[in-house]
Amino acid sequence: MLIPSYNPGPRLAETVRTARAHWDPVWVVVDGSTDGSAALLETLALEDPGLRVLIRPENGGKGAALLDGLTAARAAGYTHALTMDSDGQHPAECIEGFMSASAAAPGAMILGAPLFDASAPRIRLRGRRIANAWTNLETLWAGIADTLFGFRVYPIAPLLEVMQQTRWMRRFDFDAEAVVRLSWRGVPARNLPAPCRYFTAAEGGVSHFHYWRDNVLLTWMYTRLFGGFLVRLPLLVARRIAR
Ligand SMILES: Nc1nc2c(ncn2[C@@H]2O[C@H](COP(=O)(O)OP(=O)(O)O)[C@@H](O)[C@H]2O)c(=O)[nH]1
Ligand SMILES: [Mg+2]
Repeated sequence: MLIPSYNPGPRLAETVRTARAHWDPVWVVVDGSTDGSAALLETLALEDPGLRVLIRPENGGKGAALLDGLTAARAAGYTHALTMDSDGQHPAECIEGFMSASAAAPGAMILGAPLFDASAPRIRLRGRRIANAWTNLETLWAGIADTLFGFRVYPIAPLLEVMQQTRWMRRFDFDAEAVVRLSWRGVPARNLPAPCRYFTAAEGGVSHFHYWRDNVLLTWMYTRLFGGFLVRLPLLVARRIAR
């Protein structure tokens, strides 16, 4: 499983430790972090052969880091990868369940359907509803429960193909564009509920999502994808009728 990481804050070590308690191997892609987390992880990896640290010297974004991780995973012979955030928001206890769902349906993408508690900021939930509406439209309601939640198992080969066809999908547009483009390619979505927590700054919560910058990025992404949606509309309609 892959954990992209950029200046993740104090929950990193615990996040990696719990991930390792549930899975072997865990690869962390350190994406030009400047907080000393690369050294911390390399120290942990010295004592743990199940932990591998990949280091990108410059920050390239979540999608760029996952692209590196996925490329290395395929070279090592893996066919599927679970992706999980480095800041403790994702439920490590769901890893085995997601991996078995993927083994049972290797052609599918296994998507976390986030269960939020009272810690979730209202503004993020509203943004999410808008993003989900766009994804539903552009996939013609192909059954994607949540377009932004990054706790997922992907089949590596089609995801790499999709990523190699665009120079976008490298930052926070990764999660949403990945599901839309994989869905267009006929990769079915299986949604599994998974709790998502938000931590306050005092609890060690860190976010690199910038409201304006990243909502502009997502709006631009849906605008870009709209052309692809129109071109594929006959195919998507035919698929819907077949279902
Ligand atoms: N590699 C890499 N990962 C990132 C970057 N920004 C965010 N991430 C990853 O994406 C996850 C989600 O980002 P985060 O900043 O927590 O956003 P939020 O959870 O949506 O508020 C983080 O936990 C990291 O694992 C980045 O620039 N590079
Ligand atoms: Mg986060």
